[in-house]
Amino acid sequence: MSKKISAQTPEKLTGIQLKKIPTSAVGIKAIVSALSHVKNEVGLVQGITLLKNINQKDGFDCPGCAWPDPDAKRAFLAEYCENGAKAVAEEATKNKVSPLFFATHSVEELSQLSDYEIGKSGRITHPMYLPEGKDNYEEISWEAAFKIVGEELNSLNSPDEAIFYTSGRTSNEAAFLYQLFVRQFGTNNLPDCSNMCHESSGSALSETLGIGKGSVTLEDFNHADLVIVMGQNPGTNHPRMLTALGETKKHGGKIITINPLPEVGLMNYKDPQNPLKWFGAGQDLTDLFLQVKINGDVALLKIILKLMKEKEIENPGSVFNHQFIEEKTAGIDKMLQDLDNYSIEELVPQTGVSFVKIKEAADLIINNEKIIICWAMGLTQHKNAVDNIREIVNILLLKGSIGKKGAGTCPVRGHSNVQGDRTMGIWEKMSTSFLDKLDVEFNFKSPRKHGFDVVNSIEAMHQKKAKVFIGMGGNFVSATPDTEFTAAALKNCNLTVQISTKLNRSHIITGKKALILPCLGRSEKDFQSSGEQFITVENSMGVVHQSHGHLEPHSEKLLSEPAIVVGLANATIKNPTTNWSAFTANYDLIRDKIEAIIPGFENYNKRVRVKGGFYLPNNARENNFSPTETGKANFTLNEPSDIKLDKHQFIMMTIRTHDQYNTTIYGLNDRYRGVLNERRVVFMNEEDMHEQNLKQLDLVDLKSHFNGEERIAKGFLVIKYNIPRQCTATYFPEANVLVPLKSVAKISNTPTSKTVVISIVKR
Ligand SMILES: Nc1nc2c(c(=O)[nH]1)N[C@H]1C(S)=C(S)[C@@H](COP(=O)(O)OP(=O)(O)OC[C@H]3O[C@@H](n4cnc5c(=O)[nH]c(N)nc54)[C@H](O)[C@@H]3O)O[C@H]1N2
Ligand SMILES: Nc1nc2c(c(=O)[nH]1)N[C@H]1C(S)=C(S)[C@@H](COP(=O)(O)OP(=O)(O)OC[C@H]3O[C@@H](n4cnc5c(=O)[nH]c(N)nc54)[C@H](O)[C@@H]3O)O[C@H]1N2
Ligand SMILES: [Mo]
Repeated sequence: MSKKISAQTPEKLTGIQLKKIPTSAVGIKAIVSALSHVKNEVGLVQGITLLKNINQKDGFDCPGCAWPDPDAKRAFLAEYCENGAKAVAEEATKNKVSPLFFATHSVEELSQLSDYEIGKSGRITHPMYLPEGKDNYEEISWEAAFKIVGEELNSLNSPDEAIFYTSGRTSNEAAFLYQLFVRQFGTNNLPDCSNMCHESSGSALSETLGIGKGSVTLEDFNHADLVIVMGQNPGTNHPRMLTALGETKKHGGKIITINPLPEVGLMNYKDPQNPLKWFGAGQDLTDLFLQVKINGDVALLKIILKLMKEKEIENPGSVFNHQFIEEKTAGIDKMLQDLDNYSIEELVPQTGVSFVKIKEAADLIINNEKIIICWAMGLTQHKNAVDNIREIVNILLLKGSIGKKGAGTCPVRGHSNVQGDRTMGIWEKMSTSFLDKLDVEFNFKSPRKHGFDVVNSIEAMHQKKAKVFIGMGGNFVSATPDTEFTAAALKNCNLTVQISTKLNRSHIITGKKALILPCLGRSEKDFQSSGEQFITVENSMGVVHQSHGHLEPHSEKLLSEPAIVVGLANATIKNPTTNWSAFTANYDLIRDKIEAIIPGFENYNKRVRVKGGFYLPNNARENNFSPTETGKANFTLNEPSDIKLDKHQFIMMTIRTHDQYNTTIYGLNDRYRGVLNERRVVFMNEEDMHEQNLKQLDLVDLKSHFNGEERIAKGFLVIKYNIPRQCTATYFPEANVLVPLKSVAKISNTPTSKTVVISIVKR
């Protein structure tokens, strides 16, 4: 039977309502929205217990984002935000996807649902198997499931024919075991969501500062003179960051925002932790808003660098921190010289911002010492994304704004343990020093050949060079670019395996055979033979701490992620040199091994039992740049964007609504942008609409253009929005079909999800 299985959310409009864009974020509406999600998914009584435990020192780590919790006092009401509450409600949902559900819904039928509908089906309760040629998943025992994986892996011609993906919620313990299993099996094919996320930050920061992570702590926000927030929408994606920005303001610091959109939360917010402030006008956060064109950031930062240089020449010592530059950095002369290759007149139009405003920003940088620069996906998902971040570092280095109180780099991470997973070795190109230690500790020889990242994995599966795909969390088909190409790649596999909490489209777009291995979520209790276990995670600022679930597991059949990895390893690795089963019994044993291999985890089991956890060492924070190639912090030469558009073309950025977590769709509203009950929209500038003969709510198809190839996404509604000329915005995953797989950032190989060249075709 030929199946019509859709890799995309169906082209179906849901009944749009447009509302006035709110003037401030958070406040009472956020509390109401959070409670209503919690009530609908979990019920109110259970829901309140749940919220009480989020991010408390003896509670569980919020799976919402990687923003840190305060080191000392935690909020009276609980350390959570609207979107954290939604994330938790989504995991703790009462809805269950049982064997009966699969028996009564074929894969083809499920594929016709929207991502929203798929997700709302609920938590998966049993291991499930889709045999070759069958239309429905069937219940399978854990033992039989592991056996299928082991046999399939061992029948490959080479371990490099298997791909082992990781999403960023996986705990340190599970991630460490997973990479150990994969390397003992014999490959470094360990792509992760970070390849699509902060890889560009990692590449830029390692080269320039000798550490792929940010340098600031939460406390630094209380001491900063100036915080610059670039390419980030914290009101939606890191709401607790608004509290930190509020602290900066309270202490007299200023905030510059650089973004194509005036995102509501950054402009004004009401502190959710302070009930007295739920009503009323809220607090203005941004002092200076630069409405940059998409991908105009290098041009903008270059103008600032040129103005800094000009002022320094005019009045030596007034701008640059010479002592810092001399002692700690390399390459300043080349960088300053390179600035002469660009003229301000040519750069200004590339930014879309007036020179006067850019000068104002430059003056704030010139006149302040303690500067923090924060960024997220608006900078990391472009062809010159690594340049974006290196240019930020150039500015901070000139000012000596790193490794001191109130100053430094702040790449704001996405998934709650994405940073920890990397620390644990989830990377296709881990250093040889890590691999050498692994070999000694576990008595084997790990492979040295670099593995596939996300983009390379998709290509390998498409070319049938890889035949087994295993996903430790995540939703590979929907999160990755070029949906149809990626779907074809996955369908080429002999076996696809998803270790998941909730149903998603990657359970539907499968290889010839498929397995779903359901696991415990963060909010659930984890009992093993030695007693109750906890797991540990690392937040965006390098604090490692515990996370304890408090809820009863959704089903007796669920296994923890570490137990699943052990099951896979036992079924796959012949003649093991490791006692895998001992790790499941007691997670302390996993932590002992982490301590033996990874610097900074000394006395891990003891220190992580201290409430609040501990900071990992961070050379940039300590003003030590010796791990770079020059042994110093490096200035770099960077290039502005080179995208040429014709008259009917636009740059499209794919962004998140207020009601989604990546591919998990909580609801259909984007409250802060005034769009309710619809996700198939394209935001446009009014004058562009006029030129293209388009009106509000016209139905259009979107075509992307790359190297002579065309891709199409059908059925979007045009929305007039405050966005620069020739820039447009859509939501992912719906628009992922338009993102060409080969359109990637230089060096980091991250898909350019924020610069897609499109044209807009009226129906
Ligand atoms: N509720 C919720 N929280 C989340 C997530 C979620 O989906 N939902 N996802 C998590 C994950 S994995 C991540 S990585 C983070 C993502 O957090 P964000 O990076 O905040 O997420 P995006 O929606 O991609 O927003 C990108 C922002 O960059 C701006 N932007 C786009 N292009 C450019 C540009 O060229 N220049 C500049 N200066 N700005 C630009 C956009 O206007 C938008 O404000 O959030 C994490 N937290
Ligand atoms: N066009 C476009 N594409 C993008 C982006 C973009 O901005 N634009 N952003 C990119 C970014 S920043 C990221 S990080 C990726 C995200 O890519 P992924 O991490 O692959 O995607 P998610 O949607 O976060 O994964 C959600 C699934 O994870 C599973 N899950 C949730 N919690 C757990 C858990 O505790 N354990 C396990 N095992 N599974 C769990 C659930 O089954 C859920 O369906 O997407 C990228 N894709
Ligand atoms: Mo991310």
